[in-house]
Amino acid sequence: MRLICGANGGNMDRRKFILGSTSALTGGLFLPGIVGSATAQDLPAGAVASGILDALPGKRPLIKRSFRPPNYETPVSYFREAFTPNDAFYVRWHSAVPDVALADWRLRISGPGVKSEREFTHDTLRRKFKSAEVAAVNQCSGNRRGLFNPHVAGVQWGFGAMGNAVWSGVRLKDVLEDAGLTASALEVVGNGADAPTLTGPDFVKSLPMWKALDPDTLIAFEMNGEPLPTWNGAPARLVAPGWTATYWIKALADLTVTDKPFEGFWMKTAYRVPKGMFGASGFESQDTEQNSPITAIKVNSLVVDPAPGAVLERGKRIEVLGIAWDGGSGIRGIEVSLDGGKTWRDAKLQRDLGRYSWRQWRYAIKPEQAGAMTLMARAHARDGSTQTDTLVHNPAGYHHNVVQKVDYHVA
Ligand SMILES: Nc1nc2c(c(=O)[nH]1)N[C@H]1C(S)=C(S)[C@@H](COP(=O)(O)O)O[C@H]1N2
Ligand SMILES: [Mo]
Repeated sequence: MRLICGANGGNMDRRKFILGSTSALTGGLFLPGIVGSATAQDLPAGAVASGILDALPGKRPLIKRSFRPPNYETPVSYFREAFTPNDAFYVRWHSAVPDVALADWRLRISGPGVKSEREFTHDTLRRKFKSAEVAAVNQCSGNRRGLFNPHVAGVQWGFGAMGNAVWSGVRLKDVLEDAGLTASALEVVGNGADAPTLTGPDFVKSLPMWKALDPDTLIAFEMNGEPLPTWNGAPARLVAPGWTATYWIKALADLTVTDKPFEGFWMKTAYRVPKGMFGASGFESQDTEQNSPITAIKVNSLVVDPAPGAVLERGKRIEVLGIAWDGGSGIRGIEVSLDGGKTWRDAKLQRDLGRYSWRQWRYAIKPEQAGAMTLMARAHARDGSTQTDTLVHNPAGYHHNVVQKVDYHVA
């Protein structure tokens, strides 16, 4: 069942939209059935204290944060798996969702930074360039924004605006080098088939040349061995491993190589952090005196099982399962504290699935005392960084990587 609505811009023969933004609905209104509701018990009271589980077509029930545009997060229980199932993978759009058929799909490469323009179909692209894949965490810049205190505006995400997948396609580098880069090439601008809305400009993002030319930066057609779901960017999306998902342009249509810093709203105005608050951005052409674009993911971890609030059996040994990830240096270790952070012991790291993937960890506990119990977990990255003890507050609500305190009840 699919709503096609056409109020969101021209070229409707090529672009169809399956779920409107606030401005996009003229046709019938399709409301997914409410298949259940859940309380997000591991979130503090406030904006994100509850979430409605709601199934988009082709997806399992996810936690709905908004319907138009569709912003749905993954329930933490799915993070028990090393790779997040495609039909449970979170969904985040700024606009109506474009529905581009693979046969109609074209990728155009142009701009003052390329020697000759290119246009590829899916077939020509796949035939011409070597396949590549990368396991990588896709995490929204605003993941955990709903935990910010004081509150900040924006989608009130809990812990699930993220997922881990194996992404496959071709290297962005190979495609750019085929077009040929000029000496003045500065940024690669990615634009998807989605259109501006009444409330926001077209979602367009740029990457610095070094990141675009990184062999792990892909134009991906598949995740976890299956074609990308439309919700997650079919037919093709950018994958910029280690960087927050704002750069992972979905339904990719155009690449423009510029010789000047790209000035679009979603680069210049949105997705920025105060200068120096989180270290160097690595994206100098977009830095200003005041602020920098958000770029690499900060080291972080999450307790997955048992869920916060679970009742644990006294005297029974269980293994706590969690995950840890960073912006690509890799996870060096995870420590767990059961005494409020006074003493820490190492958890057991599970198999290394690649430096951009999350790393599962396990920690055995045997609670002997009835009553409340709190578990803390703290990840260390290979680059020497670790999670923060207190929130580094910033106006857009990014980079929440505060050490988690998980409450259990022992009985
Ligand atoms: N074309 C397009 N690509 C986009 C967006 C968008 O609104 N339009 N949102 C970005 C943001 S902010 C995020 S967090 C990720 C979400 O990826 P997902 O929906 O596959 O989980 O897509 C990115 N790519
Ligand atoms: Mo995002």
